[in-house]
Amino acid sequence: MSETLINHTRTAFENKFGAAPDVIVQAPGRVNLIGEHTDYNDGFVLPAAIDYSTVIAARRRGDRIVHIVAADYAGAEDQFSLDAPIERRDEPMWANYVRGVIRDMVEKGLPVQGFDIVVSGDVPQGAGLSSSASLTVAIGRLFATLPGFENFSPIDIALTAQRAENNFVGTKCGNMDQIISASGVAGHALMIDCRSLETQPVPIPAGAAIMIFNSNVQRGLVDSEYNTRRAQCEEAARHFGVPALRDVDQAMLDARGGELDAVTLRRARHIVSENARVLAANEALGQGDLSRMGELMAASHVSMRDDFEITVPLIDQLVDIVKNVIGAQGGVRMTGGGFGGCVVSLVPEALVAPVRAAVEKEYAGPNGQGATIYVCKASAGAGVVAA
Ligand code: GAF
Repeated sequence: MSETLINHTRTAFENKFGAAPDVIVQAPGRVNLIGEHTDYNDGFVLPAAIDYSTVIAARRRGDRIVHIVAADYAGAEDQFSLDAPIERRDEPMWANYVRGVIRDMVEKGLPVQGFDIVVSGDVPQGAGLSSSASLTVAIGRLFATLPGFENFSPIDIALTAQRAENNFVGTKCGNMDQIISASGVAGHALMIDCRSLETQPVPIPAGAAIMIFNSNVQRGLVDSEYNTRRAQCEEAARHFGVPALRDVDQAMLDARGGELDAVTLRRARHIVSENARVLAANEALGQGDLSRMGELMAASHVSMRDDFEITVPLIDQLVDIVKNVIGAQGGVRMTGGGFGGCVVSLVPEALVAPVRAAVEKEYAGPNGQGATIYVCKASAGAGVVAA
């Protein structure tokens, strides 16, 4: 996480409120190494928190008002009382992420208090790196510094943030982005069982780099297509008579998958095979086997492209460009919800420069924009960075 961003947020707070903040917290964005669309199927995911985050500087007011300034939106503001019903606003949208989290905490009877807040961040927005989860988790983490929140765990923060998105903002996301933002471990990916909510850190092998390529393809259809995929998965689970596709294995799919229509069968096949790949990737990464990770990431990409149908041609092209350079020495696949956004690659450090050069030379992107390239460090989850 960037010291510059922390200092920038602190200064913005002092300029606005005329006093030093009494706490600064951060919550990171994320990149998912493998396990796509498995979270809302009660399955497995293997994301890492990244060193791009939302930073909040705040000061307790001593009353029941929350006053928030968005430093990155020309100082746009929102203000509301904790003692009146917290309503959804038509705009600005960012305010609803904050309001949703706080309303959920009020409804749960948590001892919330008024704050002056300045929010800033460097998670690329609209790129599929979970800038919104980093905002909601950062708000939860801020309130977790208050007396009476001692038992409010990182998982509680994550589930509060997810409910805010599901019930207040209206995005039907799963729980992966919020859990990794709240619970990430520096230098590690996190194996998450999205049903039991158990998490297990898995070290990123020494000498391996995480590269992220933003295709700069706008993720236009993402909400409607995401909800369609969810509905198709739920329909398939009903067909098998199980609570979620997590409970379907390859043998069940082989035996009864043929009764499904062709599209629903492909959706189910992605989830069943992707869950198996995450379990295998957990082992491969733990053993530092980048070559095996590469095979699993390649199969994940093909499954997203052909069975779940969430990639787009420019993303497939970006994956091929990276794969041509890394061969069997690493892995590359689309990451996130799909329909644009980012590609993630796990590569030996020695290949970072040649991969970058190839992408800069060969990937034109939409309107000749090229890709935006990030070399990330697997980072810690949400926490207090200054008190
Ligand atoms: C988005 C959602 F928010 C996550 O919950 C997850 O489903 C992901 O898409 C796909 O794996 O980031």
